[in-house]
Amino acid sequence: NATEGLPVYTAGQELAQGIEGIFGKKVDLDVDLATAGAGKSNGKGKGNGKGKGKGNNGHGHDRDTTATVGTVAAYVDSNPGAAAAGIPELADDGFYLRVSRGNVLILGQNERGALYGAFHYLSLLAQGNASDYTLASNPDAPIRWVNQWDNMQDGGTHGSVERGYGGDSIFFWDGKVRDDLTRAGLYARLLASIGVNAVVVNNVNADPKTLTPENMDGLARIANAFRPYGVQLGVSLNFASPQTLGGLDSFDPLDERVVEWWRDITDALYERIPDMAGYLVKASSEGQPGPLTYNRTLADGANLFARALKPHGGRVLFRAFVYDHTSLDEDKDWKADRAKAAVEYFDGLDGKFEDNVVIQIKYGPIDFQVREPASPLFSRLVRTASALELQITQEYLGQQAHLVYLAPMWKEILDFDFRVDGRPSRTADILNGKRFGRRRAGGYAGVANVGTNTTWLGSHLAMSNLYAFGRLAWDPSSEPESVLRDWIRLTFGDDPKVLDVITRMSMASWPAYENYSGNLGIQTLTDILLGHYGPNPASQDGNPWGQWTRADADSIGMDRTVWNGTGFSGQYPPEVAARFERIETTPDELLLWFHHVPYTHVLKSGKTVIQHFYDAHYEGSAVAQTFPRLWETLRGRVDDERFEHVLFRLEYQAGHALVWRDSINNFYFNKSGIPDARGRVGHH
Ligand code: GCW
Repeated sequence: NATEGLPVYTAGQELAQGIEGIFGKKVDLDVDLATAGAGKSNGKGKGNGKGKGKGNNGHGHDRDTTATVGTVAAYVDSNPGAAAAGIPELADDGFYLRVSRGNVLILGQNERGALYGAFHYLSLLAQGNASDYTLASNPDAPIRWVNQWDNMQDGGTHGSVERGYGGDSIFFWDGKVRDDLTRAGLYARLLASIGVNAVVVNNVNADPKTLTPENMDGLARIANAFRPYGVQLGVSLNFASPQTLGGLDSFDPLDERVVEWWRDITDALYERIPDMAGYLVKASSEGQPGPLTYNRTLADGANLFARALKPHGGRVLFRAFVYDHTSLDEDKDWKADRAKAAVEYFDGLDGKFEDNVVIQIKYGPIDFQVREPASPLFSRLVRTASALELQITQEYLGQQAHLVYLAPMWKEILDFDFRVDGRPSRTADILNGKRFGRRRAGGYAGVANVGTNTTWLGSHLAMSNLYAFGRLAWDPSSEPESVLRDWIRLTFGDDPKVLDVITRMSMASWPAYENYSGNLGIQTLTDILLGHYGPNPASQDGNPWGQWTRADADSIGMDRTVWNGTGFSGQYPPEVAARFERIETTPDELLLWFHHVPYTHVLKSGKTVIQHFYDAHYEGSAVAQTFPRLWETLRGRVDDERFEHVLFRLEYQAGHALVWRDSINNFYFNKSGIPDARGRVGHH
C-alpha cells in the first residue's frame, strides 16, 4: 500500500478532494494506489478509505469512476500486461496520464511524478476538460527550486522576509523554527501543484545559528511538513559558520578542520533529513564571508560543500552573484563595471567544480532590473551545470503593489540565443544540459518570499508569477499568455470576461512598468539606497553599488563596449558581442545598457533618446490608468473580498505611475534642459 505521508498517498487524497471540489458535491471515487515499498513492489492496494461507487465523470451522467495512481514500476509489477501497453519512458518526476471513459490512470516515474500527474489531471478537469486523452509530461530540468529569503529573526522576535511583501516568515519566529508549521505544509502543496520540488527556507544572507542542534531539529520538522508533497528542503549557509558558530579560528575552505566541521554538520543534517535537497551558498558578495577572504577560489568554496554533500546525494547551488560593493569608483575609472563581476570571478573555473555543484546565476548581470541582457556567464560554463535565478518577489518591480506579470520578461531570457560557436544556444537549452551535452543537473531557482499573508505574496494577482515560474521551469517552451490564462481560469473560474480583463492587464503590465520606470536599458531607476521602491534616478550614480547610468547634462548610458567602454560586451560569444558592440546593431531597448549617447541621439524608432523618455513615461503611466477602470468592469464577477483587494492596489498603481512619470521626466529635463517636443515637460 501507499505509505501515508508520501506523495502517492497524498495524490490519492488530492484526487478525492479535488474532484469533490470541482463538481461541488461528494463523489464516490475508487482510488487505487500503486507504490513500491522498500525494494519490493506491492502493487495495487486500496486507497484512502473510499469505496467503489458512482462517480460523476463530468459528462453529466453517473458512472463508476476509478482512478489508479502510482509509480510506473509498481503498476507494471502488478499488471504485467501493462508494460507493453504504451507507457512511455519517463524522466525523473515525469508522469503519464490516461483518461478513458471515466477511468483515470496516473503514473509517475517516481512518487513525486504521480502526485504531479494527479494535479495535472485536476487542473485540466477544473478548466472544463472532461474528455478522454492520453499524455506524458516530463520536466525540462531536474532543479526546480524556490528560494525563500526568510530571516530567523530581525532584531525583535519577528521572522521577517527579506524583499518579502506578504508578511512574516511562515517558517521562523524568535530565532527558531515555528511550532505550528501548518502553512509550511500548505506551501508545499501549492508548490507541488506547479512542479516545484525543493524550497531553500532561509535567507541567502544566512544566520549561522541556523545550524544549532535545536534549529536543525526544527529544519527537520519543516522537511516533514514538506515531504507528503514531494518537496525537499534546502538550507542556505553562512560561509563563516565554522568560526562564528563552531568556534574554530578559521573558515578557510582548505583548512582540514573546516572541511571536517562541514562534514559533521552535513552528516548531522542528513541524519535528521535523509532526503535533504542540499545547500544554497551566497559567498564573497555584498559583505558576506567567502573563500576570497583566504585568497581561495570560488571553486574551492563550492567544492567544500559539494564533497560533504556527495555521500548523501545532495547538491550545492552556488550563487554567481559575487561582487564587491565597496570598491567601484565611477569617477576615477571609466572601465569599472559591476556587470563584469560574475564572469571575471568565475574565469578559469569551468571544469574545476565537483559534479554536484550547480552555479545559480541571476538572469541579468546586475540585479533583477526591469530589463537586462541575459547574463553572459550562462554561455561560459560549458562543463559546469547552471541554474537560472529569477525573482518572483517584485523587489525592483513594484513590490507587489504594482501589477507586473513577469513571465514575458523571463521568456525573453529563456529564449535568448548566445550563439556559442556560431550555433543556436538558447538559455533554456543550456540549463537543461542539451546545448553543451552535459549530463549534470541544472535548472531553475525562483526567489519567492511568500509570507503569512493569506494571499501568500501580498497581492492576489502576483500569484500568476509564482504559477508561471513553476510552469516555465517545467516547460520553458510554454507561452506566457497561455500559462496566464490557465492560471486565471484556475483562480477565478471560467467567466470569459474575467479571463479577458485579467489577461489584457497582465500582458500589458511589464511593458507599462518598463515605460514608466527606466527604459532603453537604463535600469529600473528605483531608489537603490533605501527600499528599491519608487523613482529615484539620482540614487543610481555616485556610489560604489555600480548600478550607474552616467547621466550628465549632455549624455547618458553605460559604455560597455570593448573599443571604448568597460569591455562587458566582450564577455558574450563573438556574434552576440559584435551585435552589442555597435550602436547600429544594439536594439533600442538595451541601448543605454551598452552605450553612452547624447540625449539627442536618434533611435531606430526615429525619436531622440530624451523624447523617447518623455513619451514612454506618458504612455506607460496611461496604460496603468486603464487598469482600475478595466477591473471595475468585473465588479460582481469576482468575489467582493478579492475584488476590493485588487482594486485598491490597481488604483494605487495608477497614481504611483503618475509619480513615476513626473519624477523621471522632470529629472531628465533638469539634467538635459531639453523640453518635451509635445509641451508636457519643461518650458518652451
Ligand atoms: O537584489 C539584492 C537584494 C538583496 C539580496 C541580494 C542577493 C538577499 O537587494 O536583498 O540579498 O540582492 O540576491 O543576494
